[in-house]
Amino acid sequence: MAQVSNTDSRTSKRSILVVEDNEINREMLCAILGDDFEIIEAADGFVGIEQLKKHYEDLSLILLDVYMPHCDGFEFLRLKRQDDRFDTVPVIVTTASDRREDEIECLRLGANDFVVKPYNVEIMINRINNIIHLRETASIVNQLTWDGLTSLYSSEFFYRRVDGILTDSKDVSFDMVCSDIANFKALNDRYGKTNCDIMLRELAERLSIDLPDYVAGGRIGNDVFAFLLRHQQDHSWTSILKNIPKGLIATNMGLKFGIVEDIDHALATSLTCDRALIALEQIKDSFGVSVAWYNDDLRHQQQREQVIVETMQAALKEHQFTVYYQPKHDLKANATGGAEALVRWIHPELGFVRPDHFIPLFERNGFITKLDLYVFEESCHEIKRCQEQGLPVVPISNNVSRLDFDDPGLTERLAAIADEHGIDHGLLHIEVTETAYSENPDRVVEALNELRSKGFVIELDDFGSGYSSLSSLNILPLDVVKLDMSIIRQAASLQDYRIVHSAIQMAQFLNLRTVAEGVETAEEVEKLKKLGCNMIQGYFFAKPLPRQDFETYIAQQEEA
Ligand code: G
Ligand code: G
Ligand code: MN
Repeated sequence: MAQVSNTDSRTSKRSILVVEDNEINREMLCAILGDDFEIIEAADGFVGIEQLKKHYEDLSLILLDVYMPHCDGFEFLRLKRQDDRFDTVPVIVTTASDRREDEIECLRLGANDFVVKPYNVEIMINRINNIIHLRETASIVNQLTWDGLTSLYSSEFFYRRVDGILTDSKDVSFDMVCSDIANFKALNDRYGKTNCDIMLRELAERLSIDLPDYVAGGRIGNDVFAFLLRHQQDHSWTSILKNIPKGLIATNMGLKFGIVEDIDHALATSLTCDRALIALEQIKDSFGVSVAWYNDDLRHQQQREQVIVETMQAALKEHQFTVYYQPKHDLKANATGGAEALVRWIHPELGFVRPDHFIPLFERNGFITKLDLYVFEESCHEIKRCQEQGLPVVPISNNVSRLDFDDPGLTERLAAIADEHGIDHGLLHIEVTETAYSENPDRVVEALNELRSKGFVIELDDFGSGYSSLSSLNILPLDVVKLDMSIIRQAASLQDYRIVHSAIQMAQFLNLRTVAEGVETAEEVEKLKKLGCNMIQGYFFAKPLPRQDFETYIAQQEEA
């Protein structure tokens, strides 16, 4: 306890360094100032510099005598000037001499004030307090104004400053350019923070110099800079942006720019920057593309996304999400052998919203995990309804997002929902994508093993799209492989089923059943049947159907 209060009192009292050879003078200053300040004493300039080196971070002021043996006040000021770190500590020179030249020389060497002895105690204390106050305020303003690393404004100050410029120059047209380094985290990891800091500083400097008609620049995020420029009539300067990284330390830094042209003077600057960054976001993964513009399409998309995010929770409560079921046709049994649950949103304001317009959004904000559980529960209801109506009961496949695997209780949760509705786990299939696996292989393998041990059936979705790695077929605990629409489509159009054929063979070799997706024609069905594919999902048999239509569909089959 004693130690804590000791530290407290030390930090709450400001420190003053007194550099003075005359012991009596030092004692006098200690007597005057000792109640309010912590006093550090030095008997000449050399000792003074040593003390400064030790304490500069905590020092509020230096009181400096001019005439001292060994190292006088002038020399002390010269030495102090050589080290930038000491700049923040102000100096008041105190001397018995009232020579004008001395005063001028001291001020020239960076002293902040000059007081002739013998001094009036009250005046002295007031001067000391004023200078300390001034310096502390200035340093706070400084910290707020400038970014610590680059020579750009800090974000808050940049926004305020640009807001001011826009208000003052209503008739002038401006552009906003924001830059971001796509792979900055990886660079930090690879080259270390210090090197990356140097790189950022170099980049900020380069941009400030090279960007045309520069008005103001700010560092608005770790590796995000914003620049206000006078409006550029033509796009000639995009070539300038493309050339910026050349000659910098890391030319492969994945530097991207988002631009808002002729910015809206009425919009807050931080929002203008958001728009530039939304444009930038669109090209984040596009290799070789480094400049993107904000336009009306993006604005509408942004507004739409805003509405979607604002209304999603209520939509779930009010059952605006409905589930469609797309039948899977079993070729051998020549009957429906399953169905995929596909969510749809009938939005009161936006109308019918396509899943690819909201699912990626929900995957970004995490809401997908709630929605997936809802859809899973709806599937349980649907199976129950079929059972109660005496309809053929087929398994229903549910898509799970890669985010769902972050929940360590996923298996328990799904099992609990199924059990609550009394549904056999084998009637519930889980569709997982390779992307989920590639992002978090260990966790996905673990979760799928758990799910399988509870009796759920696992399907690998979208196989053959994008980044398929054959090894995932081998490593993942699977029951079914769904061949992506894209490889079926390509095969059909080229009349070349070699890839589809080998995919089916591979699946058979691994004892996995196959479902072909997106099948639209009788020829495709024939071909896939010959190749040994087990099931067909596609418009040829049925589109995703609303609940009632789905029930009618399987009821009719019963009759056929
Ligand atoms: O359903 P189409 O009907 O347009 O579906 C578009 C995409 O949305 C597909 O990739 C599909 O896998 C995905 N999707 C549809 N419903 C769901 C769902 O309930 N959960 C998840 N995670 N994805 C779904
Ligand atoms: O979950 P998955 O990514 O596999 O989603 C299946 C998607 O394929 C859904 O968007 C569904 O509406 C769509 N789809 C299903 N059958 C066909 C088809 O025969 N043709 C086309 N173009 N799309 C289909
Ligand atoms: Mn699917």
